[in-house]
Amino acid sequence: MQLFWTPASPFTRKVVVAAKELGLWDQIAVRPTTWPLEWGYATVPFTAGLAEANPVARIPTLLTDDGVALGDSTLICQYLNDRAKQQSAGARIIPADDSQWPMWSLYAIADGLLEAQVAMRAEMLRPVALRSDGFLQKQRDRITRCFDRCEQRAAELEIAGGSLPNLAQITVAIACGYQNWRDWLWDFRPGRPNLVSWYNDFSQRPAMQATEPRDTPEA
Ligand SMILES: N[C@@H](CCC(=O)N[C@@H](CS)C(=O)NCC(=O)O)C(=O)O
Repeated sequence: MQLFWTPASPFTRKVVVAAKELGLWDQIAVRPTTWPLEWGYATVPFTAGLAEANPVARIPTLLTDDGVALGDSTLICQYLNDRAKQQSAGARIIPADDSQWPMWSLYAIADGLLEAQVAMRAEMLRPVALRSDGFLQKQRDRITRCFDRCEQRAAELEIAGGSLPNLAQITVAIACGYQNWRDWLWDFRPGRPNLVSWYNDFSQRPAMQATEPRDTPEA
């Protein structure tokens, strides 16, 4: 398998953490990726092969060994969960029973949080005079509501004994990590003691430690 990747992308980090937790990471070759930004569109080319494999041309994109291009992190995590089930009976990050539905409910909140963070990032890359205050405020309000809901649902973040973390737990942790990392975002911790205490533990997992976000000169 090949993964179009940058170390800054939270959606890509979700896939990498999932692959590591499932024991599949050593089966994936990384393809460091750049793409043209809207402002300065002509200055940075797409990484060779990305737009050809996935015309949406976003990361993460996974190329399977069967030549299928999967261009969305949720889909890639479902694929990896399926691969892991075939290779080792117990390994899963998506429950097979009805407990998957509350998991997906929390996942959608955490994934929406990532979308708002990345939307703010794109806006912050624009020249200051062209940024929309209304758009930025809408994303800030969405982020605040979603972190509040994660705090209210913190009991669902506890990992069941002997299990791997589920996909919602992985995604909440990545949203917390991204919020801490970007200096134009704000501290998610005040007023959310349960989320903070959980995140402090979760962020010590080897898969999280190995994937701390960072910018590269290329992307
Ligand atoms: N829903 C997609 C979102 C992926 C996404 O927004 N990726 C960003 C990087 S974090 C990207 O490729 N941006 C480049 C662009 O939009 O041109 C997923 O879950 O994979």
